[in-house]
Amino acid sequence: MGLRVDALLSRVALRGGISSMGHGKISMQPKLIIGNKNYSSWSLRTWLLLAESGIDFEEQRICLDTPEFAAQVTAFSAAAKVPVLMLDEHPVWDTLAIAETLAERWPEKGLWPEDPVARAHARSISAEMHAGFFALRDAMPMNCRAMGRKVTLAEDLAADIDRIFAIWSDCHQRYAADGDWLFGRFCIADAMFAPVVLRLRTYGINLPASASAYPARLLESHALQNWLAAAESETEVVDQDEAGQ
Ligand SMILES: N[C@@H](CCC(=O)N[C@@H](CS)C(=O)NCC(=O)O)C(=O)O
Repeated sequence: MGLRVDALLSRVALRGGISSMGHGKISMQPKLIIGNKNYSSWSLRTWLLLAESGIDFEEQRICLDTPEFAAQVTAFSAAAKVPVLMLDEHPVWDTLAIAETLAERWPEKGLWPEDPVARAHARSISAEMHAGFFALRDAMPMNCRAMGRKVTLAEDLAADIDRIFAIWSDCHQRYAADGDWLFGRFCIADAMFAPVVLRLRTYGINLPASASAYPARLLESHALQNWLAAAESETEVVDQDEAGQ
């Protein structure tokens, strides 16, 4: 009987969707529920984390700002926001919770830096990103297609941008010996700041040399380039995210 069940499971696994985790545990392929690639900055963070770190996953896109969005997203998570990660058919929602869960589930991917001091630093700037930068988010919504737009640099927006540059410069000074990602190797902090790189690029903000290594490295990522190509081919327009002239 056990043998027949094993044979059946491995046949299902071969058809896709299920993988063995060893110790007899079976895991479904994770599924990430995301919004429009052109506009959904929180979706980009978790998607990039999975794609850049090479975790095999399935994605399902739900269009933001449509009459169907609420019903479609609440079928996965009552919090009614994307992204949602479906892991073994259980929802994980909110970007930092998803990132922590992925780090715990795939320890071999090193999604946080190994060194405890660097790890605490990476956690701090990731949390700072998750909880702040409201002027930047309001004035410069992620809109990958809107290259060449300009927005007014109000004082609070300029302060947010200066803080971003200080974070990236500090990381570069401390960890550049290991590579051009913020902590040398790719980690959760890189995914957290990815939409900021796209915003600065869209709205034509010049980067100081001290803060430009990470944005350049991110833009070289094949995963990010795939995301941008998909964003380019989307046709939906979300009026509230169309800022600038
Ligand atoms: N705190 C959440 C924020 C998620 C969020 O605001 N997602 C936006 C898309 S980028 C959303 O679902 N908006 C739809 C809505 O608010 O109706 C996270 O970290 O994941």
